[in-house]
Amino acid sequence: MLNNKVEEILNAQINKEFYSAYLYIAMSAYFDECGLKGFAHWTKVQAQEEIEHGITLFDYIIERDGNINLTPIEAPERDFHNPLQVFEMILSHEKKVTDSIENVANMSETECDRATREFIDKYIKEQVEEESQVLDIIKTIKMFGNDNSILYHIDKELSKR
Ligand code: OFO
Repeated sequence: MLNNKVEEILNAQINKEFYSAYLYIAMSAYFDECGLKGFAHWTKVQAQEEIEHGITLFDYIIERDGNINLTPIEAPERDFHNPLQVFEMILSHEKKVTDSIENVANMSETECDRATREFIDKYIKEQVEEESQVLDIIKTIKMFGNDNSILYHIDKELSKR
């Protein structure tokens, strides 16, 4: 049985994962409008991963005989201007998600819930990977992004995800 505080923070995390999916889907639509099919594909695949993160949390709460409390998902930000700005927005968003995952880890430690502490480890690792991938894309765009032919190649590369 899940302790109430841990249950609450896990439910809040489900909302954040689905919000992330919404945000990536909005970005995918923006890239699609710009004709950047590779960027659109990359962000859409990321949205699918975020849904998976939310569902895994959902399954875990059920497995621990906890209560699911689904709350409204905020409309995503839509202030998109160019690939660099969008990827900088992604990095800043993922840093916030990392903080909230760390809060889940801290709460499970405070509440002596070792199972949740162990469960959340894969999310901590995932955040490290996500931030690093996004940072690599930002560096590449910064290095070459002003050159449209290179942007075209980055777009092709991202379509392989
Ligand atoms: Fe769920 O990893 Fe991004 O937000």
